[in-house]
Order: sequence, then C-alpha cells, then structure tokens
Amino acid sequence: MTAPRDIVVVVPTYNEKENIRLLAEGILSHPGFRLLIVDDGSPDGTGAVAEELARKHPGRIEVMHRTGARGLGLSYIDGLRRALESGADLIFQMDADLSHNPEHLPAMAEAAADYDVVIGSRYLTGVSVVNWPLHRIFLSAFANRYVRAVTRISVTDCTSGFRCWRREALSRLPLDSMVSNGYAFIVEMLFEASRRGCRIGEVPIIFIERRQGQSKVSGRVLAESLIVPWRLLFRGRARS
Ligand SMILES: Nc1nc2c(ncn2[C@@H]2O[C@H](COP(=O)(O)OP(=O)(O)OP(=O)(O)O)[C@@H](O)[C@H]2O)c(=O)[nH]1
Ligand SMILES: [Mg+2]
Repeated sequence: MTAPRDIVVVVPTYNEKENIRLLAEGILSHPGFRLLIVDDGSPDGTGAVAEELARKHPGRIEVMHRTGARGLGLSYIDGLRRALESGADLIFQMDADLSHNPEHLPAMAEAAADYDVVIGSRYLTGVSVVNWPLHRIFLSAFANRYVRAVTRISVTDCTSGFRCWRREALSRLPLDSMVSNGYAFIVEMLFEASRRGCRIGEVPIIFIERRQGQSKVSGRVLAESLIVPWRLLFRGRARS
C-alpha cells in the first residue's frame, strides 16, 4: 500500500444496542478506519450507546441521529453522503449485527486497489454462511439468481450489504434518485455502479447469522426486492 488512506465504515442501526460496542471495537482495531453510525431513532437506545462510544473515541466515531421517515435506504443515503463530504478515500457499508466480521475489512480495502467496488461475498467459495436455516439459504440463493437474471449483473453475491467503495465510484451514483428503501437499495446501488462501468470485485467472507437483536426483514421489504430489479431494468433502458 502507498499513501495512508482515510477509510470510513458506514453502519446503519435500528435496535442494535447489544451489537454495536463489539462491532465498533472490531472496526477501530484497524488503524486508519473510522466509523459512522447512522441510527434511526432506535427505541432500544442504540443512539445513546453510540454517543457514548463516540465520546470514548473522538475523531474516530461519528453518530448521525435520523428523524422522520425511517429506512435502510434513506439511512444509507444520508450516511454515504456524509462519508463523501468527510473526504474519505474508501467508504465501506456493513451491517451492525455482527454478521459481517470486521476482520474482513483489510482484505476488502486491499482489493479496492484494483476495483471500484469490492463486495464481501458469501458465495465466492461455495456457501459461507454460519447458522442459517435451510430456507434462508434457499431464499438468498433464489434472490441472487433472480437479480442476476433480470439485471445481468454477473457477481456471485449481489445482495450482500458488506461492500467497499472507492470515493470516485460512490460519488458517481445517483443517490438523489434511488427508487428503493429496503434491502433492494443494496441491489440498486450495484446496478447503478455496473451501468456506469464500475469494476466490481469480490472477496470471500464468512457470514454469521445474528445472535442478538431482531431481524428487520419484513414481507413488504421482500416484495420490494422482487419488483425493484424490473424497475431498475426499465429505468436503465429509458435512460440509455
Ligand atoms: N438506520 C436503519 N438501519 C436499519 C433499518 N433496518 C435495518 N437496519 C440495519 O440494517 C442492518 C441489516 O439489518 P438486519 O435486520 O440485520 O437485516 P438482515 O441482515 O437482512 O437480516 P438478518 O439476516 O435476519 O439479520 C442492521 O445493521 C440493521 O440494524 C432502518 O430502518 N434504519
Ligand atoms: Mg443481519
């Protein structure tokens, strides 16, 4: 590696107070990494825990407290914009529930020397997920096939929320006009990156199912995931 880089990890949180301390510790154990927590007014007090962590690590942890409409996509838009404004060279996105192990961060940052966006992939070397019931594996495998078939994105894990962006690539995405707000937002970002000719790389990760707190996957969010790839495709055609 040449010049030291400023790296920020954007983590959206909703009711993650049991997980956020351990996650912060793992991220900050890597020199040069900062953490931006985007909390959506979590009723369990995640925001207060995040503030306490920020006081303990001035300059390395920042907290955004969102008000108004809640959502993963809206939180990512706010957080990614803030990360770009802060001047970071590399911008990560990852979940707070310890499913994404901070140990994978350096390898992904290294890979960003050759790619515009690097995906922490569960499917690059078989299926690397721990503690997932069979129906989750099938659902995820189906979602990936579905997205690949509709959008023609050719990566093994297009629904992974563990990613590292070079700032030039991220700043080219149309964050102002994204159509999705749930998990489909993750797919939409990749689709827009792919349309813009970004080089997409993958690094294998081991994904561990959350042990603390609750999943926020709902029927509505899953329905959005089925529709969004088609909306993206037609929007892409209309624009090109
Ligand atoms: N700010 C914000 N964060 C959210 C929202 N919904 C989910 N998150 C966060 O997004 C990340 C992923 O959410 P999860 O509930 O773990 O979703 P998932 O990983 O697809 O589902 P599981 O596999 O069941 O864990 C976690 O860090 C959540 O706290 C939201 O509305 N706002
Ligand atoms: Mg999760």
